Amino acid sequence: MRVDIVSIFPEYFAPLDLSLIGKARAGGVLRLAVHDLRTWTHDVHRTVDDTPYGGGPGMVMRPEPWGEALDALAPGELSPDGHTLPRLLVPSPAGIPFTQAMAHELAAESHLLFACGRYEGIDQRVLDHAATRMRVTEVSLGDYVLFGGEVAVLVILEAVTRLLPGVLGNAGSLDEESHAHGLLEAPMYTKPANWRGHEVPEVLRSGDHGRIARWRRDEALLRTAARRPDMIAALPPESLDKRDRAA
Ligand code: 6GU
Repeated sequence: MRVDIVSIFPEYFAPLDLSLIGKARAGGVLRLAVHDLRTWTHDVHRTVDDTPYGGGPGMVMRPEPWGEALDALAPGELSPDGHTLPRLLVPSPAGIPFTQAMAHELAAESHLLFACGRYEGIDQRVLDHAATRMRVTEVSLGDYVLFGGEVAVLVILEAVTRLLPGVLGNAGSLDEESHAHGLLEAPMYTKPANWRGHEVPEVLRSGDHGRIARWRRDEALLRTAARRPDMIAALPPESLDKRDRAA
């Protein structure tokens, strides 16, 4: 997968050299480039923002540098290697919610392009113009406000990269994880069996795989009901069996 990120703070992305994302980059699974938006300014002050039309606090990112950046990174024609246009993602508290389902959708793309806004956001015409030639999605991490899109891109990229083929050693861990089945994951334990007087639940040491699976399912249901009643309400009724209802 190819990923381009445009930001006025390229330094935010230094951690993408680390850990499993760094490994995915080194191994060529992830071809990632970070670009400084100011590359596409032409005035001595390398200006990227201006006051909002209609008034109000803060500043808005001017359209010209963004237009040139997107022209450079997503030229209109198909490239000679036959690649399609990128999917443009614009992090914004006004976007649609980012979810595990969206992470799966993005992991299937061949080229993602992230436009990181700062201040009060990017002039809307940049997104409207881009939408005439590529798929544009404004995406939000949740109901709170960040200074800019940079940290959101780190989050989204981490969620997407771990779904790319060959990035996780054990593909089974993808199947068991929280959100994979619409429930939060049951608690996990490792050795020692007794730590500071706290015991690992007996069932997990029983070797009875049927009982263990039932216990984990019950714990997942109880935890999800307590912490995320919205997720219980969204479960298809046929996904609950008789013993689930008892739990
Ligand atoms: Cl994606 N961007 C910004 N600036 N704030 C946010 C957000 C994104 N998601 C939640 N708050």
